[in-house]
Amino acid sequence: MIRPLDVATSVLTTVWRLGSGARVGTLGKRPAQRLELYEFEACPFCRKVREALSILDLEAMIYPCPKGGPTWRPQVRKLGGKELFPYLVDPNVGRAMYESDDIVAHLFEQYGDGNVPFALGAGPLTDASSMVSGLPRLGGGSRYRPARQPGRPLELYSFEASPFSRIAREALSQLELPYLLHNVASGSAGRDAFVERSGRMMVPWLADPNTGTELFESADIVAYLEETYALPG
Ligand SMILES: N[C@@H](CCC(=O)N[C@@H](CS)C(=O)NCC(=O)O)C(=O)O
Repeated sequence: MIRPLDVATSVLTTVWRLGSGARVGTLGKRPAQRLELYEFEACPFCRKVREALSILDLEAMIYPCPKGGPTWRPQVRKLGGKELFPYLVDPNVGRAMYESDDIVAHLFEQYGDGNVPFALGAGPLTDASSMVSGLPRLGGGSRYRPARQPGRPLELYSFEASPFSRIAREALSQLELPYLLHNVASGSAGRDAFVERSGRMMVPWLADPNTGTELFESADIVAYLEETYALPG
């Protein structure tokens, strides 16, 4: 996709979701152990969970499960019995679950004030809005492209409503690259540490411990991931 169209369609996705996932909401206790989310970028139900993670200022290990992905999809089947996404593992309560509404409710119950915001709690309206919002992205990140797995997970600073971060997440998703997602929405407690680490408050920012590469700019991140991990075919 040509760059201006790439950005414009990603902005549209954010607009359709009324910017949900741009700001941190009311927070509750913090998880002692890291959450794990199996998902893929274009999935409208997965988007709801990613929005919840941004609003609740939670980081998570993301295991991308694009259609045809040979690595993490089979793991979900092994763990939960079926390939259905999103699938959240919360070691803090010893639970793993399917169903976006259940996951969102769990996250706000455990790590918020128990109240699910309207944008995420409106049932079929939320689902419809999330589905429509993804249309301009033409399924970006939903189909596996052959790639080699990194030795160690990558790290991405992002927040769900950031149009540029979405472009980077789609690339990670289609290449099935696992990454530690640091959400730094407006109001995030993690912003100061992020600025300390990266030099400025701008997302997306990718750190690859396998190569020592750290970079801003979604287009550069996509190009880096392609060059480093995509395989021909
Ligand atoms: N009611 C479920 C629906 C989940 C669902 O249908 N997810 C789709 C992806 S958007 C899926 O996993 N399809 C099977 C696949 O991708 O193989 C929820 O809200 O989590």
